[in-house]
Amino acid sequence: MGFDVELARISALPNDAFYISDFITEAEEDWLLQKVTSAPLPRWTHLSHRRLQTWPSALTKSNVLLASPLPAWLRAPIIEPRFQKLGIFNDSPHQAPNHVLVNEYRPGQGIMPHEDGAAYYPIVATVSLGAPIVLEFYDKPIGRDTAAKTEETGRTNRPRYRILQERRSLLVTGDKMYTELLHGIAETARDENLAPETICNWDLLRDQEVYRSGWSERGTRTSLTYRDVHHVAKIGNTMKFLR
Ligand SMILES: O=C(O)CCC(=O)C(=O)O
Repeated sequence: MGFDVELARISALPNDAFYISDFITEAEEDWLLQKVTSAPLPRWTHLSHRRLQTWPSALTKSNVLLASPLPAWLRAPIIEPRFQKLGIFNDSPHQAPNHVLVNEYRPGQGIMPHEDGAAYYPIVATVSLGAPIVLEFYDKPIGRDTAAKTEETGRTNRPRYRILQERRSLLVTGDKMYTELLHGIAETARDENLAPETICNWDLLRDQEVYRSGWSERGTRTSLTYRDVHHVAKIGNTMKFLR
């Protein structure tokens, strides 16, 4: 690829985060969306505000992944060769992602601020398909719950950082972005307040002009989130973990 990863650094953020707007081509995006939508219906888990596919399988209750390769369409060309060339997972336990969540959000849908937890090595690589969306990072509430804290201090729980993910882009977050902040997607039909001052990766966007109005109507956006699960069990050892 001959790509200097430093050119993709989101410099407005204190910790490691990278954004590449043209990570996949339009033809690759179409092909991936077709793979997602043609997966057998039981593959989908329907949640109240989005639907989800988990590849190769859900983790066990003790956060173990049963060893199984990712399907070819999630591997090439994304992992092999592009992630490899960028060295994204070079330091992770298996030097490659072994787990992918496919999330689909229709306009008005989102995901509550949350953290991904200790099951995964703290690097997430997200490929966005179909439509743009804003990902928001929040400080973790300290001590008592956020509502009580907000009432006491009079401060609203506003996002600390906002990243606009265009279709066909790659976002890589890790380090403290992953461990010290919560991330979420607002349940809205329109992302607002888009400007160079409010969007951390504004300089790295493929098409800033589209957002000059300050807002973006949501379409159906699908994300592929690649992670490396720490604990992987070979099927022979599975019973031990399931117990
Ligand atoms: O769809 C996204 O970009 C975010 C997904 C997410 O937060 C998660 O899978 O934990």
